[in-house]
Amino acid sequence: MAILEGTFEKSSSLKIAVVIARFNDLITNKLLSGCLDCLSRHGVDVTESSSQLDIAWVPGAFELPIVSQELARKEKYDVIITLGAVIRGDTPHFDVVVSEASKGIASVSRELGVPIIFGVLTTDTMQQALERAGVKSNLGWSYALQGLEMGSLMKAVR
Ligand code: INI
Repeated sequence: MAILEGTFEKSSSLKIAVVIARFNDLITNKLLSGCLDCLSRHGVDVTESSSQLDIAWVPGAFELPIVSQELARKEKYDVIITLGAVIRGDTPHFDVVVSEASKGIASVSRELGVPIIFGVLTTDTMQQALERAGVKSNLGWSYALQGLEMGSLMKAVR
């Protein structure tokens, strides 16, 4: 019997890309700092000279899938972490942006075989987004942890 699971011991050997949306950057920058804090505490080099980590900025959550796709095609990254914030109060096309981002990320991930973490907050209000981006907890930390787990798990599965 094989028990396959992700571990965190070899996080310092993973190649990671973060794709982050500028829309609602008050929130996404907070998610990014939580994400980088978690990666750093698990041994990932998050300095500017890092060869382990790349960060790509996109205009909004809608653009997360296409840039994730190009990065995944490079066959360079063990995991991609997307970060975004879609707030219902901000947009009448909330459902479209969320749906395209989530479906796009899921399909790129499956088609190219690279785990892509769906780190997109979807909330009704800015207050709820703030609470999830550091005012209470910081989900950026959780997304990073899930990224490390999936990067490691996919290596184990292969
Ligand atoms: N993008 C977001 O990431 N969050 C939002 O809340 C949002 N709203 O409110 O519209 C949003 N829109 C921009 C969208 O993601 C695209 O960047 C834009 O439509 C250009 O393609």
